[in-house]
Amino acid sequence: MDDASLTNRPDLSAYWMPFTANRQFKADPRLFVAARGLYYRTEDGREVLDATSGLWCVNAGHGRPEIAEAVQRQLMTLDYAPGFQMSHPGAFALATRIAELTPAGLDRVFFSNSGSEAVETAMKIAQAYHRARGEGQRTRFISRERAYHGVNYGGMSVGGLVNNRRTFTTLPGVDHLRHTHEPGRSAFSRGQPAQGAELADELERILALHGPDTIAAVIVEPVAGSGGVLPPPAGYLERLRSICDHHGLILIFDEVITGFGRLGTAFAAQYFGVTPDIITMAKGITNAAVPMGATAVKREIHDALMQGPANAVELFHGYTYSAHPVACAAALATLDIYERERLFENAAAMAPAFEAAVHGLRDRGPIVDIRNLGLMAAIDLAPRPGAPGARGYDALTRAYKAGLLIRVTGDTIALSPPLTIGEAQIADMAGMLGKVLETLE
Ligand code: PXG
Repeated sequence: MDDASLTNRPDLSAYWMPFTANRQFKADPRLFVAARGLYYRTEDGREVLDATSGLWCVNAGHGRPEIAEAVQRQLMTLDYAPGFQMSHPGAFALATRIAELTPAGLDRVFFSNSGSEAVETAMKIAQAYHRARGEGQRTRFISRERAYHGVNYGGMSVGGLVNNRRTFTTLPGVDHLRHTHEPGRSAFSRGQPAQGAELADELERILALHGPDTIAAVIVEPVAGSGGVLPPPAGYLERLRSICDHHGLILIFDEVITGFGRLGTAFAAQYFGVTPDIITMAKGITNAAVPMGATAVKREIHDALMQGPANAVELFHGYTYSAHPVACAAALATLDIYERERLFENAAAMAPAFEAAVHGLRDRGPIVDIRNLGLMAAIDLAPRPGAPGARGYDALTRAYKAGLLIRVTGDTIALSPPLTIGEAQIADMAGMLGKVLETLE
Protein backbone atom coordinates (compact mmCIF):
# COMPACT_ATOMS: atom_id res chain seq x y z
CA MET A 1 0.00 0.00 0.00
CA ASP A 2 1.29 3.47 -0.77
CA ASP A 3 1.52 6.23 1.84
CA ALA A 4 -1.34 8.24 0.33
CA SER A 5 -3.92 5.50 0.77
CA LEU A 6 -2.70 4.88 4.32
CA THR A 7 -3.25 8.54 5.19
CA ASN A 8 -6.76 8.32 3.72
CA ARG A 9 -7.69 5.40 5.89
CA PRO A 10 -10.13 6.45 8.65
CA ASP A 11 -9.56 5.66 12.29
CA LEU A 12 -10.66 2.05 12.82
CA SER A 13 -11.35 2.01 16.54
CA ALA A 14 -14.99 3.22 16.85
CA TYR A 15 -16.61 0.72 14.48
CA TRP A 16 -17.52 -2.57 16.21
CA MET A 17 -17.59 -5.02 13.32
CA PRO A 18 -20.19 -7.80 13.10
CA PHE A 19 -19.14 -11.48 13.11
CA THR A 20 -15.51 -10.42 12.90
CA ALA A 21 -12.41 -10.90 15.01
CA ASN A 22 -12.19 -7.13 15.51
CA ARG A 23 -8.69 -6.95 16.95
CA GLN A 24 -7.25 -9.29 14.34
CA PHE A 25 -8.97 -7.36 11.54
CA LYS A 26 -7.86 -3.96 12.79
CA ALA A 27 -4.27 -5.18 13.00
CA ASP A 28 -4.38 -6.16 9.32
CA PRO A 29 -7.48 -4.55 7.73
CA ARG A 30 -9.03 -5.47 4.41
CA LEU A 31 -11.01 -2.57 2.97
CA PHE A 32 -12.86 -2.50 -0.32
CA VAL A 33 -13.36 0.90 -1.89
CA ALA A 34 -15.19 0.09 -5.13
CA ALA A 35 -16.82 -2.74 -7.04
CA ARG A 36 -17.95 -3.41 -10.60
CA GLY A 37 -19.20 -6.62 -12.14
CA LEU A 38 -17.39 -9.59 -10.60
CA TYR A 39 -14.58 -7.55 -9.07
CA TYR A 40 -13.94 -5.54 -5.94
CA ARG A 41 -11.18 -2.95 -5.78
CA THR A 42 -9.16 -2.71 -2.58
CA GLU A 43 -7.87 0.50 -0.98
CA ASP A 44 -4.43 -0.28 -2.38
CA GLY A 45 -5.88 -0.46 -5.88
CA ARG A 46 -5.94 -4.24 -6.46
CA GLU A 47 -8.76 -6.15 -8.16
CA VAL A 48 -10.31 -9.00 -6.18
CA LEU A 49 -12.60 -11.56 -7.86
CA ASP A 50 -15.78 -11.83 -5.81
CA ALA A 51 -16.35 -15.59 -5.45
CA THR A 52 -18.95 -15.02 -2.70
CA SER A 53 -21.35 -12.43 -4.17
CA GLY A 54 -20.50 -10.24 -1.19
CA LEU A 55 -22.24 -12.28 1.51
CA TRP A 56 -24.29 -14.46 -0.89
CA CYS A 57 -26.31 -11.44 -1.97
CA VAL A 58 -24.94 -9.55 -5.00
CA ASN A 59 -26.42 -12.08 -7.41
CA ALA A 60 -26.39 -9.80 -10.48
CA GLY A 61 -22.84 -8.58 -9.91
CA HIS A 62 -21.70 -5.21 -8.59
CA GLY A 63 -22.40 -1.63 -9.59
CA ARG A 64 -25.52 -2.15 -11.68
CA PRO A 65 -26.49 1.27 -13.11
CA GLU A 66 -30.16 0.25 -13.54
CA ILE A 67 -30.47 -0.27 -9.78
CA ALA A 68 -28.59 2.93 -8.94
CA GLU A 69 -30.83 4.93 -11.28
CA ALA A 70 -34.01 3.41 -9.89
CA VAL A 71 -32.87 4.19 -6.35
CA GLN A 72 -31.99 7.77 -7.19
CA ARG A 73 -35.28 8.30 -9.04
CA GLN A 74 -37.23 6.91 -6.12
CA LEU A 75 -35.41 9.03 -3.56
CA MET A 76 -36.15 12.19 -5.49
CA THR A 77 -39.81 11.23 -6.13
CA LEU A 78 -40.96 9.66 -2.88
CA ASP A 79 -38.22 9.08 -0.33
CA TYR A 80 -40.45 7.48 2.28
CA ALA A 81 -44.09 6.69 2.92
CA PRO A 82 -45.45 5.31 6.18
CA GLY A 83 -46.01 1.60 5.91
CA PHE A 84 -48.76 1.38 8.53
CA GLN A 85 -52.20 2.54 7.32
CA MET A 86 -50.49 4.15 4.29
CA SER A 87 -48.45 2.82 1.42
CA HIS A 88 -47.11 3.51 -2.08
CA PRO A 89 -47.52 1.79 -5.46
CA GLY A 90 -44.07 0.19 -5.53
CA ALA A 91 -44.89 -2.02 -2.54
CA PHE A 92 -47.85 -3.60 -4.35
CA ALA A 93 -46.00 -3.86 -7.64
CA LEU A 94 -43.09 -5.64 -5.98
CA ALA A 95 -45.28 -8.06 -4.01
CA THR A 96 -46.99 -8.99 -7.28
CA ARG A 97 -43.64 -9.55 -9.02
CA ILE A 98 -42.38 -11.72 -6.17
CA ALA A 99 -45.61 -13.73 -6.21
CA GLU A 100 -44.92 -14.45 -9.89
CA LEU A 101 -41.52 -15.94 -8.98
CA THR A 102 -42.57 -18.02 -5.96
CA PRO A 103 -44.18 -21.45 -6.40
CA ALA A 104 -47.88 -21.33 -7.27
CA GLY A 105 -50.00 -20.68 -4.19
CA LEU A 106 -47.41 -18.68 -2.23
CA ASP A 107 -48.67 -15.34 -3.38
CA ARG A 108 -49.04 -13.15 -0.30
CA VAL A 109 -45.92 -11.21 0.67
CA PHE A 110 -44.93 -9.43 3.91
CA PHE A 111 -41.90 -7.11 3.75
CA SER A 112 -39.08 -6.53 6.22
CA ASN A 113 -35.47 -5.37 6.05
CA SER A 114 -33.28 -8.43 6.41
CA GLY A 115 -33.26 -12.18 6.41
CA SER A 116 -33.38 -12.19 10.20
CA GLU A 117 -36.58 -10.16 10.15
CA ALA A 118 -38.08 -12.30 7.39
CA VAL A 119 -37.58 -15.31 9.68
CA GLU A 120 -39.12 -13.61 12.73
CA THR A 121 -42.06 -12.67 10.53
CA ALA A 122 -42.48 -16.25 9.30
CA MET A 123 -42.42 -17.63 12.86
CA LYS A 124 -45.03 -15.12 14.02
CA ILE A 125 -47.28 -15.76 11.02
CA ALA A 126 -47.09 -19.52 11.69
CA GLN A 127 -48.23 -19.07 15.29
CA ALA A 128 -50.89 -16.52 14.36
CA TYR A 129 -52.28 -18.82 11.67
CA HIS A 130 -52.77 -21.72 14.04
CA ARG A 131 -54.31 -19.44 16.65
CA ALA A 132 -56.72 -17.97 14.11
CA ARG A 133 -57.89 -21.49 13.32
CA GLY A 134 -58.49 -22.34 16.96
CA GLU A 135 -55.21 -24.26 17.38
CA GLY A 136 -53.39 -21.77 19.54
CA GLN A 137 -51.65 -24.62 21.38
CA ARG A 138 -49.43 -25.10 18.30
CA THR A 139 -46.51 -22.98 19.47
CA ARG A 140 -43.41 -25.13 19.09
CA PHE A 141 -40.86 -24.97 16.27
CA ILE A 142 -38.68 -27.68 14.87
CA SER A 143 -35.52 -26.77 13.02
CA ARG A 144 -32.16 -28.38 12.45
CA GLU A 145 -28.61 -28.50 13.72
CA ARG A 146 -26.16 -26.36 11.73
CA ALA A 147 -29.02 -24.13 10.56
CA TYR A 148 -28.63 -20.38 10.21
CA HIS A 149 -31.82 -18.36 10.42
CA GLY A 150 -30.40 -14.99 11.36
CA VAL A 151 -29.46 -13.51 14.68
CA ASN A 152 -32.63 -12.19 16.32
CA TYR A 153 -34.04 -14.16 19.24
CA GLY A 154 -36.47 -16.25 17.18
CA GLY A 155 -34.05 -17.02 14.39
CA MET A 156 -31.20 -17.60 16.79
CA SER A 157 -33.34 -20.06 18.77
CA VAL A 158 -34.23 -22.13 15.73
CA GLY A 159 -30.64 -21.73 14.51
CA GLY A 160 -28.26 -24.59 15.02
CA LEU A 161 -24.79 -23.03 15.21
CA VAL A 162 -23.39 -23.31 18.71
CA ASN A 163 -21.34 -20.11 18.70
CA ASN A 164 -24.41 -18.06 17.80
CA ARG A 165 -26.39 -19.57 20.69
CA ARG A 166 -24.17 -20.33 23.65
CA THR A 167 -23.91 -16.77 25.03
CA PHE A 168 -27.60 -15.94 24.82
CA THR A 169 -30.98 -17.10 26.14
CA THR A 170 -32.88 -19.07 23.52
CA LEU A 171 -36.66 -19.37 23.20
CA PRO A 172 -38.29 -22.36 24.80
CA GLY A 173 -40.26 -24.76 22.64
CA VAL A 174 -37.69 -25.43 19.93
CA ASP A 175 -36.29 -28.83 18.93
CA HIS A 176 -33.60 -29.55 16.38
CA LEU A 177 -33.41 -32.34 13.83
CA ARG A 178 -29.92 -33.60 13.25
CA HIS A 179 -27.99 -32.02 10.41
CA THR A 180 -27.45 -33.86 7.16
CA HIS A 181 -23.68 -33.67 6.81
CA GLU A 182 -22.37 -37.22 6.66
CA PRO A 183 -18.81 -37.24 5.34
CA GLY A 184 -18.56 -40.87 6.43
CA ARG A 185 -20.80 -42.01 3.60
CA SER A 186 -21.26 -38.93 1.42
CA ALA A 187 -17.88 -37.16 1.20
CA PHE A 188 -17.13 -35.45 -2.12
CA SER A 189 -20.76 -35.75 -3.25
CA ARG A 190 -21.51 -33.89 -6.44
CA GLY A 191 -24.92 -32.32 -5.97
CA GLN A 192 -27.36 -33.96 -3.58
CA PRO A 193 -25.96 -36.86 -1.54
CA ALA A 194 -27.58 -40.11 -2.65
CA GLN A 195 -27.98 -41.34 0.91
CA GLY A 196 -29.64 -39.85 3.98
CA ALA A 197 -33.33 -39.30 3.15
CA GLU A 198 -34.20 -41.27 6.28
CA LEU A 199 -32.68 -38.52 8.44
CA ALA A 200 -36.01 -36.73 7.91
CA ASP A 201 -37.78 -39.49 9.84
CA GLU A 202 -36.38 -38.01 13.03
CA LEU A 203 -39.16 -35.46 12.66
CA GLU A 204 -41.68 -38.22 13.43
CA ARG A 205 -39.77 -39.10 16.59
CA ILE A 206 -39.81 -35.49 17.85
CA LEU A 207 -43.50 -35.18 16.97
CA ALA A 208 -44.25 -38.31 18.97
CA LEU A 209 -42.40 -36.85 21.95
CA HIS A 210 -44.34 -33.58 22.10
CA GLY A 211 -47.57 -34.44 20.34
CA PRO A 212 -47.88 -33.21 16.75
CA ASP A 213 -50.70 -30.84 17.73
CA THR A 214 -48.25 -28.73 19.78
CA ILE A 215 -46.04 -27.92 16.78
CA ALA A 216 -46.49 -24.72 14.79
CA ALA A 217 -43.89 -25.17 12.09
CA VAL A 218 -40.77 -26.85 10.79
CA ILE A 219 -38.14 -24.45 9.45
CA VAL A 220 -35.19 -25.50 7.30
CA GLU A 221 -32.87 -24.03 4.74
CA PRO A 222 -33.40 -26.24 1.67
CA VAL A 223 -29.61 -26.15 1.29
CA ALA A 224 -27.96 -25.14 4.57
CA GLY A 225 -25.71 -22.20 3.67
CA SER A 226 -23.74 -20.70 6.57
CA GLY A 227 -23.61 -24.11 8.23
CA GLY A 228 -21.29 -25.19 5.41
CA VAL A 229 -23.26 -25.67 2.16
CA LEU A 230 -25.10 -28.90 2.92
CA PRO A 231 -27.28 -29.98 -0.02
CA PRO A 232 -30.18 -32.11 1.22
CA PRO A 233 -29.93 -35.87 0.61
CA ALA A 234 -32.07 -37.00 -2.33
CA GLY A 235 -35.63 -37.48 -1.10
CA TYR A 236 -35.07 -35.75 2.26
CA LEU A 237 -37.10 -32.58 1.66
CA GLU A 238 -39.91 -34.62 0.08
CA ARG A 239 -40.07 -36.66 3.27
CA LEU A 240 -40.18 -33.57 5.49
CA ARG A 241 -42.99 -32.24 3.32
CA SER A 242 -45.07 -35.37 3.60
CA ILE A 243 -44.63 -35.61 7.39
CA CYS A 244 -45.66 -31.95 7.76
CA ASP A 245 -48.72 -32.58 5.57
CA HIS A 246 -49.69 -35.60 7.57
CA HIS A 247 -49.66 -33.69 10.88
CA GLY A 248 -50.87 -30.26 9.74
CA LEU A 249 -47.53 -28.51 10.31
CA ILE A 250 -46.40 -25.46 8.41
CA LEU A 251 -43.19 -26.05 6.48
CA ILE A 252 -41.00 -22.95 6.18
CA PHE A 253 -38.15 -22.85 3.69
CA ASP A 254 -35.59 -20.23 4.64
CA GLU A 255 -34.41 -19.19 1.18
CA VAL A 256 -32.42 -16.13 2.19
CA ILE A 257 -29.42 -17.65 0.39
CA THR A 258 -31.06 -20.03 -2.08
CA GLY A 259 -33.64 -17.50 -3.31
CA PHE A 260 -33.17 -15.50 -6.51
CA GLY A 261 -31.37 -17.98 -8.67
CA ARG A 262 -28.58 -19.48 -6.57
CA LEU A 263 -29.57 -23.01 -7.71
CA GLY A 264 -30.57 -22.00 -11.24
CA THR A 265 -34.27 -21.56 -10.45
CA ALA A 266 -36.00 -18.61 -8.79
CA PHE A 267 -36.23 -20.52 -5.50
CA ALA A 268 -34.88 -23.83 -4.23
CA ALA A 269 -38.50 -24.93 -3.83
CA GLN A 270 -38.73 -25.12 -7.62
CA TYR A 271 -35.33 -26.74 -7.99
CA PHE A 272 -36.33 -29.57 -5.65
CA GLY A 273 -39.98 -29.66 -6.68
CA VAL A 274 -41.01 -29.39 -3.03
CA THR A 275 -43.40 -26.59 -2.11
CA PRO A 276 -43.26 -25.20 1.43
CA ASP A 277 -46.05 -23.15 3.03
CA ILE A 278 -43.85 -20.13 3.73
CA ILE A 279 -40.65 -18.90 2.05
CA THR A 280 -38.33 -16.35 3.64
CA MET A 281 -36.05 -14.31 1.39
CA ALA A 282 -33.68 -11.30 1.51
CA LYS A 283 -30.17 -10.70 0.07
CA GLY A 284 -30.60 -11.14 -3.71
CA ILE A 285 -34.04 -9.51 -3.61
CA THR A 286 -32.36 -6.11 -4.13
CA ASN A 287 -28.99 -7.40 -5.30
CA ALA A 288 -27.93 -6.16 -1.83
CA ALA A 289 -28.05 -2.54 -2.94
CA VAL A 290 -30.62 -1.68 -0.26
CA PRO A 291 -31.50 -3.87 2.74
CA MET A 292 -34.75 -5.79 2.32
CA GLY A 293 -36.38 -9.02 3.45
CA ALA A 294 -39.66 -10.67 2.54
CA THR A 295 -41.84 -13.54 3.70
CA ALA A 296 -44.08 -15.18 1.08
CA VAL A 297 -46.96 -17.26 2.40
CA LYS A 298 -49.59 -19.55 0.98
CA ARG A 299 -52.81 -17.80 0.29
CA GLU A 300 -54.75 -20.03 2.73
CA ILE A 301 -52.46 -18.91 5.56
CA HIS A 302 -52.98 -15.28 4.69
CA ASP A 303 -56.72 -15.73 4.24
CA ALA A 304 -57.10 -17.51 7.57
CA LEU A 305 -55.85 -14.31 9.20
CA MET A 306 -58.14 -11.99 7.23
CA GLN A 307 -60.91 -12.44 9.77
CA GLY A 308 -62.95 -10.26 12.11
CA PRO A 309 -64.21 -6.75 11.46
CA ALA A 310 -62.72 -5.09 8.38
CA ASN A 311 -61.24 -2.28 10.49
CA ALA A 312 -59.29 -4.69 12.72
CA VAL A 313 -55.52 -4.99 12.25
CA GLU A 314 -55.08 -8.63 11.28
CA LEU A 315 -51.43 -9.09 12.28
CA PHE A 316 -49.78 -6.98 14.95
CA HIS A 317 -46.39 -6.99 13.29
CA GLY A 318 -44.39 -4.75 10.96
CA TYR A 319 -41.37 -2.46 10.70
CA THR A 320 -40.95 1.28 10.10
CA TYR A 321 -39.16 0.32 6.92
CA SER A 322 -41.39 -2.55 5.73
CA ALA A 323 -41.65 -2.10 1.94
CA HIS A 324 -39.46 1.01 2.05
CA PRO A 325 -39.97 2.80 -1.29
CA VAL A 326 -36.23 2.82 -2.04
CA ALA A 327 -35.88 -0.89 -1.31
CA CYS A 328 -38.92 -1.61 -3.49
CA ALA A 329 -37.42 0.42 -6.35
CA ALA A 330 -34.09 -1.41 -6.01
CA ALA A 331 -35.88 -4.77 -5.92
CA LEU A 332 -38.00 -4.04 -8.99
CA ALA A 333 -34.89 -2.98 -10.93
CA THR A 334 -33.09 -6.10 -9.72
CA LEU A 335 -35.89 -8.45 -10.78
CA ASP A 336 -35.85 -6.76 -14.20
CA ILE A 337 -32.14 -7.54 -14.53
CA TYR A 338 -32.61 -11.17 -13.49
CA GLU A 339 -35.31 -11.54 -16.11
CA ARG A 340 -33.74 -9.56 -18.93
CA GLU A 341 -30.33 -11.19 -18.59
CA ARG A 342 -31.78 -14.62 -17.81
CA LEU A 343 -29.45 -14.88 -14.84
CA PHE A 344 -31.19 -17.82 -13.16
CA GLU A 345 -30.77 -19.73 -16.42
CA ASN A 346 -27.12 -18.68 -16.55
CA ALA A 347 -26.62 -20.03 -13.05
CA ALA A 348 -28.09 -23.34 -14.16
CA ALA A 349 -25.91 -23.35 -17.27
CA MET A 350 -22.73 -22.60 -15.30
CA ALA A 351 -23.41 -25.10 -12.50
CA PRO A 352 -21.70 -28.07 -14.22
CA ALA A 353 -18.51 -26.10 -14.95
CA PHE A 354 -18.56 -24.76 -11.39
CA GLU A 355 -18.99 -28.29 -10.00
CA ALA A 356 -16.12 -29.62 -12.10
CA ALA A 357 -13.88 -26.71 -11.09
CA VAL A 358 -14.42 -27.04 -7.33
CA HIS A 359 -14.14 -30.83 -7.30
CA GLY A 360 -11.01 -30.46 -9.42
CA LEU A 361 -9.33 -28.90 -6.36
CA ARG A 362 -9.60 -32.09 -4.33
CA ASP A 363 -5.90 -32.98 -4.45
CA ARG A 364 -4.52 -29.47 -4.25
CA GLY A 365 -4.38 -29.16 -0.45
CA PRO A 366 -5.35 -30.64 2.92
CA ILE A 367 -8.99 -31.16 1.89
CA VAL A 368 -11.41 -33.56 3.59
CA ASP A 369 -14.66 -32.82 1.76
CA ILE A 370 -16.10 -30.82 -1.15
CA ARG A 371 -19.83 -30.25 -1.68
CA ASN A 372 -21.77 -28.26 -4.26
CA LEU A 373 -25.19 -27.50 -5.71
CA GLY A 374 -26.08 -24.83 -8.25
CA LEU A 375 -23.66 -21.95 -7.75
CA MET A 376 -22.83 -22.78 -4.16
CA ALA A 377 -19.99 -24.94 -2.92
CA ALA A 378 -17.95 -25.67 0.18
CA ILE A 379 -14.47 -27.03 0.68
CA ASP A 380 -13.63 -28.45 4.12
CA LEU A 381 -9.99 -28.16 5.09
CA ALA A 382 -8.55 -30.55 7.63
CA PRO A 383 -8.09 -28.46 10.79
CA ARG A 384 -4.46 -27.88 11.72
CA PRO A 385 -3.84 -30.03 14.81
CA GLY A 386 -4.50 -27.99 17.95
CA ALA A 387 -5.49 -24.89 15.95
CA PRO A 388 -9.01 -25.19 14.53
CA GLY A 389 -9.82 -22.36 12.14
CA ALA A 390 -6.19 -21.41 11.56
CA ARG A 391 -5.96 -23.00 8.12
CA GLY A 392 -9.26 -21.45 7.14
CA TYR A 393 -8.08 -18.01 8.16
CA ASP A 394 -4.83 -18.48 6.23
CA ALA A 395 -6.86 -19.48 3.18
CA LEU A 396 -8.94 -16.30 3.47
CA THR A 397 -6.01 -13.93 3.85
CA ARG A 398 -3.87 -15.60 1.19
CA ALA A 399 -6.75 -15.71 -1.28
CA TYR A 400 -7.42 -12.03 -0.63
CA LYS A 401 -3.77 -11.19 -1.29
CA ALA A 402 -3.88 -13.33 -4.44
CA GLY A 403 -6.94 -11.43 -5.71
CA LEU A 404 -9.81 -13.71 -4.71
CA LEU A 405 -12.60 -13.17 -2.17
CA ILE A 406 -13.75 -16.39 -0.53
CA ARG A 407 -15.90 -16.87 2.57
CA VAL A 408 -14.45 -18.83 5.44
CA THR A 409 -16.07 -20.07 8.63
CA GLY A 410 -13.79 -22.18 10.76
CA ASP A 411 -11.96 -24.42 8.32
CA THR A 412 -14.71 -24.42 5.71
CA ILE A 413 -14.37 -22.36 2.55
CA ALA A 414 -17.65 -21.34 0.91
CA LEU A 415 -17.98 -20.21 -2.70
CA SER A 416 -21.07 -18.54 -4.19
CA PRO A 417 -20.14 -16.34 -7.15
CA PRO A 418 -22.54 -13.90 -8.81
CA LEU A 419 -24.92 -15.53 -11.26
CA THR A 420 -23.28 -13.45 -14.02
CA ILE A 421 -20.14 -15.57 -13.88
CA GLY A 422 -18.86 -17.24 -17.05
CA GLU A 423 -16.65 -20.26 -17.68
CA ALA A 424 -13.46 -18.23 -18.00
CA GLN A 425 -13.99 -16.60 -14.62
CA ILE A 426 -14.86 -19.94 -13.02
CA ALA A 427 -11.50 -21.15 -14.30
CA ASP A 428 -9.78 -18.03 -12.87
CA MET A 429 -11.43 -18.60 -9.53
CA ALA A 430 -10.36 -22.23 -9.37
CA GLY A 431 -6.88 -21.36 -10.61
CA MET A 432 -6.29 -18.79 -7.89
CA LEU A 433 -7.85 -20.97 -5.19
CA GLY A 434 -5.82 -24.00 -6.21
CA LYS A 435 -2.58 -22.06 -5.81
CA VAL A 436 -3.66 -20.81 -2.39
CA LEU A 437 -4.63 -24.32 -1.24
CA GLU A 438 -1.18 -25.57 -2.22
CA THR A 439 0.42 -23.09 0.19
CA LEU A 440 -1.58 -24.27 3.21
CA GLU A 441 0.89 -26.01 5.44
N1 PXG B 1 -31.50 -17.01 6.91
C1 PXG B 1 -30.52 -17.52 6.20
C2 PXG B 1 -30.68 -18.86 5.55
C3 PXG B 1 -29.33 -16.80 6.03
O1 PXG B 1 -28.33 -17.33 5.31
C4 PXG B 1 -30.29 -15.06 7.39
C5 PXG B 1 -31.42 -15.81 7.51
C6 PXG B 1 -30.23 -13.73 8.04
O2 PXG B 1 -30.20 -12.71 7.13
P1 PXG B 1 -29.68 -11.24 7.54
O3 PXG B 1 -30.04 -10.42 6.35
O4 PXG B 1 -30.44 -10.84 8.75
O5 PXG B 1 -28.21 -11.34 7.80
C7 PXG B 1 -29.21 -15.55 6.63
C8 PXG B 1 -27.97 -14.72 6.50
C9 PXG B 1 -22.19 -16.46 5.62
C10 PXG B 1 -23.24 -15.47 5.96
O6 PXG B 1 -21.20 -16.10 5.05
C11 PXG B 1 -24.56 -15.83 5.83
C12 PXG B 1 -25.56 -14.94 6.16
C13 PXG B 1 -25.24 -13.68 6.60
C14 PXG B 1 -23.92 -13.30 6.71
C15 PXG B 1 -22.90 -14.20 6.39
O7 PXG B 1 -22.38 -17.65 5.85
N2 PXG B 1 -26.83 -15.39 6.02
